[in-house]
Amino acid sequence: MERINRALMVIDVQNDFCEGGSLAVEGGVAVAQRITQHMRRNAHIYDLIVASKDHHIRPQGHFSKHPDFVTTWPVHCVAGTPGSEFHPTLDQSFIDMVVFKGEYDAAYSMFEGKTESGEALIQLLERREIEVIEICGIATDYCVLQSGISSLDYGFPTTVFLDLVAGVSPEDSADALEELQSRGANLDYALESQ
Ligand code: VGL
Ligand code: ZN
Repeated sequence: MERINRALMVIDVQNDFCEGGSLAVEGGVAVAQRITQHMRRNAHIYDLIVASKDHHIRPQGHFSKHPDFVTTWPVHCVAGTPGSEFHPTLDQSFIDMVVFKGEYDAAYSMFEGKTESGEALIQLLERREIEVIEICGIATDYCVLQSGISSLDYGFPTTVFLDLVAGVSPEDSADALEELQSRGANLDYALESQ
């Protein structure tokens, strides 16, 4: 029987986006832990688990000393710093590929990212014959939203796991999930009620 090739996209679960980081998103650590739990239980159903890193070198206009937390942000996820590393509670042993984004510009969609060898995410997904995408990570109202929109625009059936995402603003995160659903994303829970 033909199986459907399924990818899990783990977005920006980095120290700077978790509690204690320079752009901490409330619930970031809990999300990192729950994603680990989900991967431990379900890694076998995925043909690819790909994680992104916001990976800033000189991201034009993305950083500010007086950030508005909408288009400008405190310095975060600078390449080569501890803040850009995956959170220690994220079990990296399940991650098949890492894509890096945002070197010289803001990049909210994971589809703007490339692997270490320079392959674009869409090429990787096509090469692995991925047919459906499941999304988790940080931040619901920025990277998760834009990655979900890209995934849907490319035509992938797309699920966002409500219990595996954390956002900057609760209102904007609720709007983001509503927008994703209106564009055709499936909103689901990954873990049973804990
Ligand atoms: C992100 C704010 C700034 C994200 C990246 O990954 O959602 N948010 N840079
Ligand atoms: Zn950034």
